Amino acid sequence: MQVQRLAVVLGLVGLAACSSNPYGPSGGGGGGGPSGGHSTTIIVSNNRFSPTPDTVSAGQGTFSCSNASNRHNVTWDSGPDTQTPSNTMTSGTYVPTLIAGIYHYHCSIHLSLGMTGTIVVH
Ligand SMILES: [Cu+2]
Repeated sequence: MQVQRLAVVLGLVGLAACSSNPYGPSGGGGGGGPSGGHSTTIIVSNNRFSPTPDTVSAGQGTFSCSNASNRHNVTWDSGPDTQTPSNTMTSGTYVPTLIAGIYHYHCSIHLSLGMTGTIVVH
């Protein structure tokens, strides 16, 4: 019984720590400005990812490609784990599961145009 009570108390502490995040657990965007954001959805458009850098909680992140006339992909440069790159696409979504750490990625087609991004996962 004592052990169960302790587990409950620890669980509540964990929840409190998460909810103290001023940006909330599900993001919701920050306008997607060039200075970064806290969105769980990263927009893939011609020659840029937005927002980047992006700061999110661990879990699934979504790359949404819906308004690009060119083909793009998400190719990972570095991160705390090994991620499979996305397909090259003009529309659709790519939903990798991210663990805590810092990921760097790029579009292999437009790397020379500076189409790169960073995700900080906590
Ligand atoms: Cu591209």
